[in-house]
Amino acid sequence: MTSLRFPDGFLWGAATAAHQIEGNNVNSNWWEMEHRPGSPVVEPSGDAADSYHRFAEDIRLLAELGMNTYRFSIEWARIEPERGFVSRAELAHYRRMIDTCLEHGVEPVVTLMHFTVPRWFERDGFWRADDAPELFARYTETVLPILDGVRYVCTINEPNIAAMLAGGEKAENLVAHGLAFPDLHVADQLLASHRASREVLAGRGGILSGWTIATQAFHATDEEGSAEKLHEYGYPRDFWYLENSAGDDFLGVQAYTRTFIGPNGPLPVAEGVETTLTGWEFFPPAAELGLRSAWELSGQVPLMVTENGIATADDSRRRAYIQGSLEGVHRAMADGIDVRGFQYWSLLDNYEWASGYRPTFGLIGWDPETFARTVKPSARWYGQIARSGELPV
Ligand code: LGS
Repeated sequence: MTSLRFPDGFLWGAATAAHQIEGNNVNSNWWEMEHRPGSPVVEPSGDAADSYHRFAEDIRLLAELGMNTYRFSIEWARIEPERGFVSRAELAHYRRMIDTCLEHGVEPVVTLMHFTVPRWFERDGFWRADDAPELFARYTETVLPILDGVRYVCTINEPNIAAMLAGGEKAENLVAHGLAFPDLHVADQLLASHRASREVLAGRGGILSGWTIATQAFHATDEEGSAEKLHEYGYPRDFWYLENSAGDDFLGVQAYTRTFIGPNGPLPVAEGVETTLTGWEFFPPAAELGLRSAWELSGQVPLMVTENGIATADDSRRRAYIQGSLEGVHRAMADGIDVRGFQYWSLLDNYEWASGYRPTFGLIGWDPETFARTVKPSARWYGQIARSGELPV
């Protein structure tokens, strides 16, 4: 048996987002939306995985499994529950999370905004508001003091998806089609917010900042008109954001599947093709393709796979997916692409937004009554690769 060797210092980990695992994120716009009559979500987030109280156990498990990095997000709605009011207790909470990572030799990769914002921010105009970049920069300044020892900071998670969410597109449409045309003003405001936040972070020195982009592996079919459609389709959803990452310290690549584009737009997954619990094609080359297009379009910004994974009840398929992904990441690196690390999505089964708790992405499951954690076999297998830096093939 041979194996693929990854460089020393490669970051091996798993990712989460606050709203999807913490529970009771009551001051956020998502919580409010989940409880609105006629809300498009299948169920509210409730206690989620109760990771707000169990983060120490979650980080310990991650470290014991052999991983050396944890990507998680800080919740703006907790830090600033009302406009201009800062919660010192919540700042201390996230500082404890960072300390817990450092105590376990785990590199924290911190996301400042992972889809959810405070209720007041949405009420006051959301990303469309003129002062959105200023407000986001002020929030960044507020959290800066707790970021000691943190190297990688992701400002905004998937601005290309966040633009759709803020464009008034309903979550159910977003999940069903992936993809309404984003509002370009919102996209510009997200970019301005990212840059304002970056400037604050750069002032501290030692922090590498970037944002994370949902890359989509769009493929045109052979039909006439598909190639034009592909550009029309991919550009505002993905390519524009990658191009605007030039000059960042790093860029997070998030990749899951691929989408075929015909002359009339995206096509459903062809019959007979393996799909996962989200209905997306099982397509492990997604990470490699995302890295290649991000590298090219950004003008060679250092990359990190900040999300990649599948929702499945069959854990052996998760292992097969990760195996395929990592082989692709290795190929990209062998071609000279600078990839700093790989974060599996997700560390825990979690609240998958409009789809609720049904799609299980986690390396670790939990009991809905007691929240007791169960480590899945794929987590032990992945941890072994992380520990050794070698992928048997
Ligand atoms: O849980 C989210 C994961 C799951 O799949 C996470 O919060 C997001 O950052 C990220 O968007 N996530 C994700 N994206 C996959 C998008 C694939 C869309 C495919 C559409 C096919 C029609």
